[in-house]
Amino acid sequence: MGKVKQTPLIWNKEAETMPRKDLEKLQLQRLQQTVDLVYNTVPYYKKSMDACNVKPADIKSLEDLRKLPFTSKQDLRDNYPFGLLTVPLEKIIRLHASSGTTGKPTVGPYTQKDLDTWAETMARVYTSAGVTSKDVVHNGYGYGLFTGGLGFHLGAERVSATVVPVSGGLSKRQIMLMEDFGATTLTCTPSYALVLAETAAEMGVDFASRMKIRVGIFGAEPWTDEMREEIEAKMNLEAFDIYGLTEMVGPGVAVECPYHEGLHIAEDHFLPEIIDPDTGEPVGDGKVGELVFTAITKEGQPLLRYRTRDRVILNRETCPCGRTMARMSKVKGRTDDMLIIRGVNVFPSSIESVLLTVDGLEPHYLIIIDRPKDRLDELEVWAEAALDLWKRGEYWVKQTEQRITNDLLETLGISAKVKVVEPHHIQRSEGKAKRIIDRRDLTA
Ligand code: DLL
Repeated sequence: MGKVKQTPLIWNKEAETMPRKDLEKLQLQRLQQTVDLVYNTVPYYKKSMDACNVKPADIKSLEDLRKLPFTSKQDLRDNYPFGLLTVPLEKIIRLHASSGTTGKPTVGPYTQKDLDTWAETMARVYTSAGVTSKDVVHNGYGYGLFTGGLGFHLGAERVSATVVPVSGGLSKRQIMLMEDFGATTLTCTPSYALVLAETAAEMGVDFASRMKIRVGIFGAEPWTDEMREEIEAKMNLEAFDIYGLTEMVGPGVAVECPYHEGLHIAEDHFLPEIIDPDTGEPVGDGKVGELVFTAITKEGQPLLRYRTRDRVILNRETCPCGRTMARMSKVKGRTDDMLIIRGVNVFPSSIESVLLTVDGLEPHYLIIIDRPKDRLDELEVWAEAALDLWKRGEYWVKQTEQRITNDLLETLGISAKVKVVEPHHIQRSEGKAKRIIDRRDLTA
């Protein structure tokens, strides 16, 4: 990554720069309290711990974490909606939920203490991105059951920034408000940031001369470094990646600092592990594996060893910014969204990386996988032409298709049918973009 563009600020120096020895002591103490709590209040955890033959008193070191059972999304479904609460519903003052791909949503219940913790971790996020009480935060994450809108709102209030709770949608109005209110910080999904950049361009609004936005905090969906460069160039801002999930707290689990060399995990609240998704065994630092979290300060619904399905690399070295909190790499895909096409493992992010290095394209695309009867899988990639390319005519569009086809073959090792489509052809999203259509029936 390039050089640091701003002096690193830290919200909670005591916690975020704590020597690792002290941090591990604190983590163990909090882990023991949490295990004790769930064992004694959640019948599901008592049952699953008994099945693993482990009692709260067996957790004597952080290594003993491995003795505890994993929690999966299926376990949350089986206990839907309130089966994993440690407190009566009366003590829950907020419910969020994330839409799953099938069936019931995943519930995120919060007590007052949980909301306080969330505000604290989100305050760390803003501060890490250099956002203070002097800033105007244009919050384009969806308000509602999704944790994005209200989570970013809560944190902005905690750092006393001026928050504009605009939510997603009505993009032209957003551009107007951003300019009129002098927003300095944009928070939304990276795909919506691209939509806003495009809308501004259509309206003839130049970010560099008309907007005061200098920071963007983007997350909730995978995005590549190429997409970061694209957004930074189009919006004249510094982009920070933020990670989180409803099962832990929502946004605020991890965020980049100005060094952009990984996302610092709020490890005093969320205890991370990296495991081999097939064996469940730990994978050493520096190696890709599935991220697993234990919520060690949650009150309403603390989950033990929750399997995120996100593939990352962990790094526990102290960062030049001063934080001692472990860093996770950008999410490298999910253990369950990896596409296997004609037997080849394909990560959608690799396709995105290829597309974003080809000139003449907008960063909007669609990946379609099909399995015609009795035939091999077909991979089709639609990429959207920028107006310039489209205007240059069919010959250049075809040349671009050929270039993408070659590049994809080289990178993925399989051939793809590539279609460069006209500007605005691909549906825009206000939240998490849906870029993959898998038409295969893989249950057969
Ligand atoms: O997406 C929370 C959030 C809101 C994070 C706003 C950041 C900003 P869920 O809807 O429960 O929660 O989705 C969680 O989204 O397991 C990842 O697969 C994915 N995800 C979240 N942040 C990132 C990111 C919110 N920065 C799921 N990069 C997670 C890649 C991300 N994937």
